[in-house]
Amino acid sequence: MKIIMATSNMDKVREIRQMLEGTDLEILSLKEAGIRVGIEETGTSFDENAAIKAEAVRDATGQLAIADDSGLVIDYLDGAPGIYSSRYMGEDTSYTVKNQAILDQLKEAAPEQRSARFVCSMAIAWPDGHTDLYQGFMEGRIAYEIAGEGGFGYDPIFYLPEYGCTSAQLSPQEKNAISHRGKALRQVVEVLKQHRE
Ligand code: ITT
Repeated sequence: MKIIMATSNMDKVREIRQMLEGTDLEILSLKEAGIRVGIEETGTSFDENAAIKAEAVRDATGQLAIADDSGLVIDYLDGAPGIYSSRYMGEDTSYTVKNQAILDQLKEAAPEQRSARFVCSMAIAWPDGHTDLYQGFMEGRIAYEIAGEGGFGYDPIFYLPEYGCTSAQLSPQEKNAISHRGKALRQVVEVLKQHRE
C-alpha cells in the first residue's frame, strides 16, 4: 500500500521508512509522488499544520494523505522554536548555527530550567473529507554542547538524561523506538492497518 506523505523533508521520510521496514506500507514524498502543491503552514498549532498539509494533498489527489508537523519546544524560550522549528532563523540557516544560537540563549539556564520536548503531530486526511490527528512526544533537556552525528535538525542539542547522550548519539533504531515521530507513527500505522481489514 503506497501512501502519499505531504512532506519535502527527506530526513522525516528516512526515519519513517526505517520504521515501516517489514510492513507492506510504503510512503512517497511529494516529489516522489510527482505532486506540486503550494502549502502554507498558516496554523497556530502542530495539529493544525499537520491537518493543513495532509488535507492539501488529499484535496489535490482525491487520495488518502498523511503529514507530519513537528518541532522542538523549549520551556526556557517560552515554547520556541515550536511550530517555527524549520523556519527558525531562516530555512537556509544551517543547524550548526541554529543549534549554537539556542545554546547561547540558554547559557544562564540551570539544568532544571533546560526542559524541552520534541512534538510530532501526524494527520491522516481521508478521501471522505475527514481528518484524524495523532501525537507523539519525547521529553529531554537542552544540552550544554552540540554532540552527535545521527538524526537531523535539533537532535545534536537534545539531551536525554536516561540515556546520557543526545538523540543524535542514538542509533536510528534507538531513536525511532522513543521518538515523538515513532510514537505518532505507530498509532497511524495501527489505524491504517485496521482500515484495510
Ligand atoms: P515538511 O513540512 O515538508 O514536512 P518541514 O521540515 O518544514 O518539512 P515542519 O514544519 O514539521 O517540517 O518542521 C519540523 C522541524 O522540526 C524540522 O525541520 C526540525 O527543525 C525540527 N524537528 C522535527 N523533528 C525532529 C527530529 O526528530 N530531530 C530533530 N529536529 C526535528
